[in-house]
Amino acid sequence: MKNGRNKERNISGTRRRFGKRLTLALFAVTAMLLAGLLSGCGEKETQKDAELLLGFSQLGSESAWRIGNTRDIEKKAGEYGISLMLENANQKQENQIAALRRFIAYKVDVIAFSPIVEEGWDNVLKEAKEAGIPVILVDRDVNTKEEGLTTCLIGADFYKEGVMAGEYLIRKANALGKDHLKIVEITGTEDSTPMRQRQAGFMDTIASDSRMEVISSVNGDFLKSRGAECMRELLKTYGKDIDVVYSHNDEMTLGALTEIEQAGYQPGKDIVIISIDGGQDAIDVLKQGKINCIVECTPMLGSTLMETAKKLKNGETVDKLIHPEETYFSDEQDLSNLEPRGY
Ligand code: GYE
Repeated sequence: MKNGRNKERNISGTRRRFGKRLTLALFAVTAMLLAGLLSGCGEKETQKDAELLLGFSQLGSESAWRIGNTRDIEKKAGEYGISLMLENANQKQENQIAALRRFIAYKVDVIAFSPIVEEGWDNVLKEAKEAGIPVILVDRDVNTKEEGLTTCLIGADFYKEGVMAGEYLIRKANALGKDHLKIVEITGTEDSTPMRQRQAGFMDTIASDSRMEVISSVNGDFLKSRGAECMRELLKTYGKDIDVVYSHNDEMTLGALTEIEQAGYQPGKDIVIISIDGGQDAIDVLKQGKINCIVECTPMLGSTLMETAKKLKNGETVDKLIHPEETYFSDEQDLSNLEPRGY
């Protein structure tokens, strides 16, 4: 329902913007003709060339992170005076591919998108390349057969996030004086970049520590409801054997916490809880002691996206990989003065 409403709003927002563009364009053409008639010559109108139309395909609205990311991109487009054609794919790759094709048909200046999974983009990206439209990857990466189908990636270093989560767990095991920890992992969307990299970074970090044993890894699709479902099943199967939950995002963590409490355990005490994102709701729960560590992943990528789109429109070269600075928040720190997170 919520997704449906978002989509409608986005599309109608786009229509409104395009309606406005059309009115502006008609106005500009009339003004141009009048100016041409008055001056007696048809001088080339340059204002139209200065405008930048950016097509952005968002993958969905599954989390506070995603909603914060969409908002930031809309806000920054306004601030930079960039016309944004925004489409929300409601968690479906086919919707994203269709959106990219619409952007190509509209002849936008630059395309940006957050690919839900890494594979399956070759054809549509080749079409964009043939149309001469540069493509920016936002947040997640693609895995294509052909090189050079996209210009750059603006997004977090997910591997490093997994490493930070693993390093926290090693410190926590030391602090608790534990010689064996049974870990369950709730992963994000299968075949997505954050799922693959957050898993790899975490597993590589704890691999050489003989105290760590991952007893199960299940797919929670970055959704709160799936996080709860996964946790319910895990508790049924492993019960009090679970020492640690490593969850790839806050939504799944919040879903899992309810199940842990309902099963009679104290999250943060009986079970070590590690999450990723750092949205306000999860940070509040961390402050209550029910989450032990949250690795930050910032959704505020809008400014960098607008800067990059402008450079591409002007034919300038851009950095191939732009990672924002990120940190972690944990029960090892005093978080009383932490600024509001904004997502
Ligand atoms: O961590 C999660 C969202 O790709 C970084 O997607 C993003 C992830 C984020 O659903 O909450």
